Amino acid sequence: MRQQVWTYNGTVPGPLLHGRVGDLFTVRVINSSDMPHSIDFHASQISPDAAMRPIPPGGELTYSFRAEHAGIWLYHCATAPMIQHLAMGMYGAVVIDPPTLAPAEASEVLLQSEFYLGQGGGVPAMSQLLAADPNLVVFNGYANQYRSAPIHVRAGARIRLWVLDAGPSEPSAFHVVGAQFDTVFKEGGYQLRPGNAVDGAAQELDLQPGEGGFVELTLPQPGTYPVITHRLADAERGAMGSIVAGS
Ligand SMILES: [Cu+2]
Repeated sequence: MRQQVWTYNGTVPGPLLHGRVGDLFTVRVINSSDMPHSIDFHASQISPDAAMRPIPPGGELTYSFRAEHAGIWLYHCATAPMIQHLAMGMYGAVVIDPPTLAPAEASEVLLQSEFYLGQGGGVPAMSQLLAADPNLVVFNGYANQYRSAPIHVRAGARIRLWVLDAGPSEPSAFHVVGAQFDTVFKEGGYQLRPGNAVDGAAQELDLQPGEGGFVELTLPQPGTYPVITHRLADAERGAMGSIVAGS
């Protein structure tokens, strides 16, 4: 089965951008396709009128912004119908580290998103997009890819997982089987940190489309720990992976 996608730089998701608070980003977008596209960086605070304007076929645009706030921020095509351009693959992430990020032995970035399969691999029907009835729900562009090729860490190591829900329509109930999160950073702040007064920990990072954050955890024993969205209909559609903790 083949499915056409629309991309930034030829991959779904598009390139991961990474920086710190205060960094200046300058991104040049050249539209080499045969239809208008655009780009909207949630990591920016900017008037959309010029920055997010349609880029015609053969046109280009330079989008500059200074990262003012920490988080994992969605970027995506904002050309109408936006749901179609996101579903076709035009999205990615900008990670802006908080100034005081604790050390972690391993760090991964996972973007959850949906694929809707069009007839003959073409553009999916608007009715299917509007019904939010995806064929596949994926981490980093491929169904079940981290089941086939798990993430490897050391048992006992502190791991950070950045997670962004790129949608376009499904929320994420991000969960690691056999683990608890002692740190949760979601949409601009820490909800949970180690050593909190009530010995609290979290079982999920819940994200609506367009939201993101990170969790930190330690896999105590060697083993294979599934990574899923606990919205299980979406896990069955491919939003499942594994972290293998080795001794
Ligand atoms: Cu587009």
